[in-house]
Amino acid sequence: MPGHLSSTTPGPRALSVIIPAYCECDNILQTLDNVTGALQPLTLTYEVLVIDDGSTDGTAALVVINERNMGFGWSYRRGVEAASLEHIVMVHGDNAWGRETLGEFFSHVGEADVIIGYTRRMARSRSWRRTAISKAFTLLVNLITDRRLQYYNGLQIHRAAVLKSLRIESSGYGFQAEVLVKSLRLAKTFLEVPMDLIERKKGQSKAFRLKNLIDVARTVRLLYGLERTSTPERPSAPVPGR
Ligand SMILES: Nc1nc2c(ncn2[C@@H]2O[C@H](COP(=O)(O)OP(=O)(O)O)[C@@H](O)[C@H]2O)c(=O)[nH]1
Ligand SMILES: [Mg+2]
Repeated sequence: MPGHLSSTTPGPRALSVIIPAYCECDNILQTLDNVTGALQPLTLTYEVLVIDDGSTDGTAALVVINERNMGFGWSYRRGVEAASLEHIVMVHGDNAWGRETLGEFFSHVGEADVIIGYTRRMARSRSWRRTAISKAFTLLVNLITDRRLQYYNGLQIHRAAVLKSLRIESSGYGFQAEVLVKSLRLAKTFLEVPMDLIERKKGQSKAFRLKNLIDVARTVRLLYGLERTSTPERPSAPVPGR
């Protein structure tokens, strides 16, 4: 069962926040603090679901539990199933986003079918090597999908009904691009919002675990097949006037 915190503040917009966490005992409490601190001043109904994924470092004692490590995408799917509000966002559990940037991002809930966060000035918080890999991945997915997006691996706010209807195949890191591409194929509008990454202060990135590299390669192949063999239901466009 995912850990569950909720607020019933009345308001027109409602957001479920999913936090997948794998071995983040040094980061998860601060992440929760930033997320709830960012949500509180906004007139949003919200719930926060923390999905611990077979962590071996004691994270599970702080939140709740997948019996064994099932993957980042798998945990996301579990969060999507459990989420009960109109919009859904996933926040990384490694305390990589500060309260201010989260609050600014969450304030856009409902302004478009998909709200896409991207990291501005990534090279300030990440190594040049990681930044280059990230940019190359974005370029590749843009080429496959014929889009000009800034980023596929950041925070994204989706309409719950659309997200719950998607078949998400990736169980690892690739799910972020898969979800975004599939969701945009059903969306009329999207909005890109710059965010400030502070990057994790504790623990290691799990992005380059072998299973994640394989998962990302599979996802790229899947998206290539998808875009080649079928056209999107509706061509999505940026919110007018931005
Ligand atoms: N549930 C789950 N979460 C994971 C797994 N691997 C990474 N994460 C989470 O995904 C988020 C991003 O991971 P991170 O290693 O910081 O990747 P990076 O930010 O791309 O370098 C963090 O909150 C991790 O705890 C996993 O196997 N399962
Ligand atoms: Mg990280």
